[in-house]
Amino acid sequence: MKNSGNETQIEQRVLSEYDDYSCWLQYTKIENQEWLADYQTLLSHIEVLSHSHVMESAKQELMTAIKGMVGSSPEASAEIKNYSSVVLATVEDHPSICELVDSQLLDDEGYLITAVIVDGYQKLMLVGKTDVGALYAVFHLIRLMKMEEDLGEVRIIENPTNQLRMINEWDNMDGSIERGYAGESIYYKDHQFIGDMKRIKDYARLLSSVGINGVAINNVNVHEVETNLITSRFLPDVARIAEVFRAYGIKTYLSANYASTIQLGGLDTADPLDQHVQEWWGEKVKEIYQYIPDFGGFVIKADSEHRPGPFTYDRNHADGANMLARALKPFGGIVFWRCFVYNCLQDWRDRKTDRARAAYDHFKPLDGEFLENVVLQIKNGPMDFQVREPVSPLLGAMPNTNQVLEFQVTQEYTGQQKHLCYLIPQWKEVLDFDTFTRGEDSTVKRIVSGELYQNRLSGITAVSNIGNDRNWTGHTLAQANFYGYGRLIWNPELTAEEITEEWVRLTFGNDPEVVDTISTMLLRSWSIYESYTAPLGVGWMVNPNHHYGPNVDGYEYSLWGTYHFADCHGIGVNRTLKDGTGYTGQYFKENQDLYESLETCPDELLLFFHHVPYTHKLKSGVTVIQHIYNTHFEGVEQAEKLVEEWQQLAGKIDEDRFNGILSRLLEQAEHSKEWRDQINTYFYRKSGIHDELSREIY
Ligand code: GCV
Repeated sequence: MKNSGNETQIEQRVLSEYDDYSCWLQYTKIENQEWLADYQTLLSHIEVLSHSHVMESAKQELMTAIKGMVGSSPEASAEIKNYSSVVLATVEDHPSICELVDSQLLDDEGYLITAVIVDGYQKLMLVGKTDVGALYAVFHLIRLMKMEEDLGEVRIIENPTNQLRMINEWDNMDGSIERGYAGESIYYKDHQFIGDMKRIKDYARLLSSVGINGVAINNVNVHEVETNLITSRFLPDVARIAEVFRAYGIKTYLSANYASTIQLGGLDTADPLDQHVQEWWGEKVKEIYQYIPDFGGFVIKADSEHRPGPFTYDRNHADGANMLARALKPFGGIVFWRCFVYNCLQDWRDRKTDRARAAYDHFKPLDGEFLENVVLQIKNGPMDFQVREPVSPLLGAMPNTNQVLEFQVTQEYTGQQKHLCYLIPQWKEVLDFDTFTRGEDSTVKRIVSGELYQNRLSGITAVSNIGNDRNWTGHTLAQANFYGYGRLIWNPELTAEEITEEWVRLTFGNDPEVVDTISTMLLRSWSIYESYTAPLGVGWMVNPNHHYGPNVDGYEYSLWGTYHFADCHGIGVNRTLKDGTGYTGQYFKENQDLYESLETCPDELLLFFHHVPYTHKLKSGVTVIQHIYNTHFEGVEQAEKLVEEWQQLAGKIDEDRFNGILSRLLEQAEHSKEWRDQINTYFYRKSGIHDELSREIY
């Protein structure tokens, strides 16, 4: 029921002020009058004690937020005055600030937020170790304000857990985005830079507000035109983008073509041990730094899916990565070297070659051989961002090598932002996974944060899910994956529930029914998506190339090494040491034993590790075939329930977002039926076994 009369008008006005474009940074007047009255005085003045581009961003962000939430613009000054105010500073800006916090407690990007009384005036101090810390403190304060938290006795000290907190864009210069589901690129069109700096600045604001500090702005598949991004033809444009990002504490990186010496340099080789190749890169990197003094470095996809690499010259990946690292080292640059290296020309009859083994087999023997400014970039699973995969055994297997974990925020295999699939719970499972590399509690999060091996460089990166759609992510609820990714990698101890509630409140307001409904929908969505798609960890079963929609045998007889081996007797891939591909042997003993044995292998990963008859009984007590039927029927029911739950919020969400989300949920519900029917019919025909509940199978 809607309110009547005047209240309805106010509610409608507030709702219509919401704009999808601003995502979680939208500011409407705070409705809680008590809160507003308490803080109007405090928020009427801002004192900014130091100057830099980043500090200017911090100040502007705070001014904008206060204006939107409190209704009037604060007065700004450059020194501490006799008013109640918000003070923005770094630890070194003022002698009195040193007394507030032991600066040892803050990392370079860390910050303190504390309420103090100075000469009888209330001061809310936002203090960064550096200016970027102050910027992060501003975004934190904005979160607190939007969630109407009490600021009276606040004292918060925050440091990021992960040092490298990156995003990889898979944007091509023709404007397309590989695996992009939210429109076209915000950077490029028709092989030129678009130059819409306002859009890029707004993107920088979103990134920085969740703590992202590095962006690689082009696809890891570096095609012909993009190879020129490291030349004077495009470097001025890259530099302009880097300038916008820099003001938000973000470094710019480029994906580079490993064979640039051939394509750009007129050499006939890209052999990493060739002196001319080394010299060419040395000069090239010098040139790049003339344009972008704080250039982050390169992301390299080499010897992977037909991309060039050191294998052509009989060299290994350490040779290739180190050659680039040497060129970058004098300037402080980094090479992110991707470990997604596997044989993509396999024969389905070959049961020995196992794509899941590939990254470990290629890289593990090279542990200790990479230079200190090389970081190996490892996908979270051994295959390719399926809805369910085990954790990559390479994580934790190379104690003497820098490594970052790679997630995929863009929903390539998880519904392409047409289906709701909130990935924070999946990523939490990955981060909490115990590898046992150094005995118990050798979790992935401790490895990638650098804590366990004291790596010089470490962190997390992910493939972006944004494009030039007005709401950035196509599906508005997919904004939660972007937000949640940033928040989670800043602090992997945050629970999925905490992150979710935060996002919903910042994006849709504080109405408890709205918060509760959307949070529950998000938190269930991964499991719902999994239930009506590929079962029990087997993965794939999608249409080739674009990867949307069901096709059980879509990849079964192709060259890509992604098989399920279903026949009339059973299904699954035998990856055991005993008589399979031996993949389980890549894990440390505890996990090896867990996965090796049919008795202990978790149900949700059973078909990833074992080939079993359809009549095999799961730990849940049902057979594999019955599990397939049950989950596919239930998955559709759950997808339909998502629609009903959303519809309950009619009148509580602005029309644009309400209708936009509704149409995606309806499409999902419809499409989930196609999944259900194709999968159930396929396995019914293969197995000849009836559904115990006699539901309709075509
Ligand atoms: C950028 C998968 C995707 C490709 C992607 C590749 C990668 O194969 O389908 O689009 O290429 O992973 O991560 O390099």
